[in-house]
Amino acid sequence: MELEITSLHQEQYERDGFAIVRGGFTADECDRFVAYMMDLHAGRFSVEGYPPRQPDDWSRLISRSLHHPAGLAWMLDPRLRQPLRTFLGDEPDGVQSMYFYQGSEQRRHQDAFFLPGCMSAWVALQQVSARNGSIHIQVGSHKRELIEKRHFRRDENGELGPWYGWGQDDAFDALFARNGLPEIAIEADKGDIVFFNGRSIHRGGPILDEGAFRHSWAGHYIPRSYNPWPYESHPRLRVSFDGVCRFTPTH
Ligand SMILES: O=C(O)CCC(=O)C(=O)O
Ligand SMILES: [Fe+2]
Repeated sequence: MELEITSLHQEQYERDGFAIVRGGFTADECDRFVAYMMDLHAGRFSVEGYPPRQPDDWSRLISRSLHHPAGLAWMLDPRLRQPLRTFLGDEPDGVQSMYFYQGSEQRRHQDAFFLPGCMSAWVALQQVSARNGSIHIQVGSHKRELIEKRHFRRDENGELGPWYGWGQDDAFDALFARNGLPEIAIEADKGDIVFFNGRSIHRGGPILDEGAFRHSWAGHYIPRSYNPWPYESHPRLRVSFDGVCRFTPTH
């Protein structure tokens, strides 16, 4: 099964910084992934590097240089390859995935701040709405400023970066306000995929029903030709859709 990326998706991605592909994964695939992650959480089976968690620890699970089999399979699902290639304009390499048991309520940010050059494929594994904390995206913000880590520091000449002295979360809120663009709350059904630009300002929205599950998954990808890895102290594992693993040198 191929994911159908229409010219409307492409226009929306270019114009707004994101595109929603409805029903990209089947309900059955989502249910099986959720069951796997619940079993992993409870220790009903074990994967090295992913020990069972405390029963009340539903914080997001981030995989970078080590992937559990289901997360790796989702990150490299062949259906994601062509859409990512289209949106990135290059062959995609997976660099990270996150599993969310619950909404994150993460404050506004740009993923490219953390992972320069990246874009995301975010998948609702159940219905996602304000009840369990939808994601909010500032429409068109991908065409505006990107906040970078060096903006909070002095440069090599001792000059203060443009966000020097700011707290990171406050800087993103200030940029959001300065952009003056609308923000939308994504409503998604099980299996819907939200592709979004790493420069788009987004957040995990408020959760109305405290403690509600919001099973969802996000994969983060960089273009194959993107080689610098300026902000990490360790070489970064990137996995291609053909299964080849590479390390990006740091410098
Ligand atoms: O799902 C969320 O609550 C936040 C998602 C997010 O920030 C991301 O996938 O980059
Ligand atoms: Fe994010």
